[in-house]
Amino acid sequence: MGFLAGKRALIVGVATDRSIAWGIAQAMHREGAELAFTYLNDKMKERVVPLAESLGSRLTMPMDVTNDGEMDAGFDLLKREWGHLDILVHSVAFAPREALAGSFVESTTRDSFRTAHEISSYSFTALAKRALPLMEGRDGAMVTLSYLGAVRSIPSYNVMGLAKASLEANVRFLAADLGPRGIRVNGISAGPIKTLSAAGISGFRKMLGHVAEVAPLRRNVTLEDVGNAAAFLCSHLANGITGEILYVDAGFSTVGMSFPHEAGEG
Ligand code: 0WD
Repeated sequence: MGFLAGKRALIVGVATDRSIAWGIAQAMHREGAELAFTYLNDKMKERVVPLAESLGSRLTMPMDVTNDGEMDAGFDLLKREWGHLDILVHSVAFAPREALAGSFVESTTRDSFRTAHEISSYSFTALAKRALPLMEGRDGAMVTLSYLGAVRSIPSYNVMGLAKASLEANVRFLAADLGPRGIRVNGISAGPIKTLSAAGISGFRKMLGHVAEVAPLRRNVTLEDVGNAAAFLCSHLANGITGEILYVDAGFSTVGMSFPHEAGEG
């Protein structure tokens, strides 16, 4: 029996079968969780519904996190169908493409700042608020996805780095607030993975190459690596862990200096 047997999880943020949320859904399904999925709009629905069905899930719903009414309706549906929820996966981020290239100071505008923070950080609070009544008394767990740009400057990541810093603070404040009610809240800081969103970041391919050259494991992380870590964090195996940002990055963030082509290395 899997370590998530009997758990019910809402997965927010599947766009394609390369999405990190999809890696998480697969790991959680393998460990026995029952899944519900949201999709951003009708275009995404066409992709998300068949993916959900392939994991035995019939519960899919529209949820644009900028739309309070749609979020309310989604959680009402969950309440009617399931009555409760054990796991919330938040794997959503967005900034206008022109903000994710070139000079930070030149590309950041009031609008791009607001959009990035609303969709990439506030949305976690907004979802947590609605999940809370369904999770109370159930050892609930929430997990979100961050990136190293929250704590280090990274070329082109720009305003998204600020939004991820806010998201990581969000994890700590939610953990403090919800801990006394038995709910744990954690984040995963994932290494770069080629997904639809990642394609919007200028120079992303270079990032992948750099990580593979200098990270201790000399490779990039996979959807499976991140999925397994998320499944663990949302399971009883991680019952003592909350307010934490877990790095799943092949060790990249731990390195102060690394020489890619040392003698004797392949
Ligand atoms: O290298 C990477 N791919 C990393 C991603 C490294 C570290 C962290 N992350 C984070 C991202 O910042 C994000 O928080 O992981 C999370 C998931 O990102 P992903 O899996 O890389 O990207 P993707 O497959 O595109 O899924 C993100 C989805 C959106 O896709 P598009 O491509 O349409 O922007 O977030 C969803 C949407 O489906 N999304 C929204 N969902 C609801 N309401 C909204 C919205 N307003 N905007 C975007």
